Amino acid sequence: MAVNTVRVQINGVWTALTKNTTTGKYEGTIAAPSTTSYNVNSSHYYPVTVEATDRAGNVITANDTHVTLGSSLKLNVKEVTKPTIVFTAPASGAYLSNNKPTVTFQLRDEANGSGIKISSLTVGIDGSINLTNTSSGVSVTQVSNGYDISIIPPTLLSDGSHTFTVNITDNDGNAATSTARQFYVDTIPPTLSITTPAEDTTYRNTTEIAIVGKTNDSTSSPVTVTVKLNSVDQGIITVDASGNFTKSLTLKANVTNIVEVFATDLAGQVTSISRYIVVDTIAPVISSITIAPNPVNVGQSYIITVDVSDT
Ligand SMILES: [Ca+2]
Ligand SMILES: [Ca+2]
Ligand SMILES: [Ca+2]
Repeated sequence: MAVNTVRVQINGVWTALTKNTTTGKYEGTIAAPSTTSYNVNSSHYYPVTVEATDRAGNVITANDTHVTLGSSLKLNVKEVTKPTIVFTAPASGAYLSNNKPTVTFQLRDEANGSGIKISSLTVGIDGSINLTNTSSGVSVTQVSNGYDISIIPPTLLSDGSHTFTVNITDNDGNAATSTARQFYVDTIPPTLSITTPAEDTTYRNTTEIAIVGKTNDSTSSPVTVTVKLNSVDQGIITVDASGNFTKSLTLKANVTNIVEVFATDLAGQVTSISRYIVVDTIAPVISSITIAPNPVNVGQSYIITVDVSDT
């Protein structure tokens, strides 16, 4: 009557235990499986089987279903690799004219990892609003090794800078590095005024003119100013720190010139003003003059008629 061998099986691998002569118990030091037990079964453990054989060849086994010993035959193995968070939209530092932009990011755990624990998701908006995977506006799509998340903000975002901050853990409790995405909302097009020429339509007798104006944008300066003369792009105009700009143009003679000025903010919103400038270099023509009656008596009225035209 003596124990002959004691061995254990974990994850399909048998390991013989050795007797501790001091305690009389059988012991083994065993490397844990290389993958998490999270996905092994619904209770997330590796079942352990212990088998003892006596010298007569009688065998007894116990495993995780054993009435009294079963609870001691469940090995929890945890992986230690953090999940990742990668934003896909909007771009970092982007200027958006939409004040309810869709924000998207990807949550991934390593292959054969414990997997993303989606209920651990938190999304902070500007440090005040906190969303979870079940919040209104949060769409969760399961993909291989993780989730794709799409968020429509619950409230309209004000003009200015906004930051979304995401935290997530995997099912073995590994926390991803907190990841943030900052961008701007700008719903208001630039201001634009043209001081020269001042009117919608002006008349000149020279072809040289300096277009003078001022622009500003409260959220996304600097503003880009461009000019078209008779539908031909005249390029980008330098705008000073105060928003002032000047552009010299050579107009076409004896036609109506169309000058269009465009101010574009960093969110792509455009304000434009058009001016019509008639260049007329040809003096009027006087073709006939009549005075009647002629001669006229002293103190009496006469009528002078001038026939003059202009092109
Ligand atoms: Ca992991
Ligand atoms: Ca703007
Ligand atoms: Ca003329």
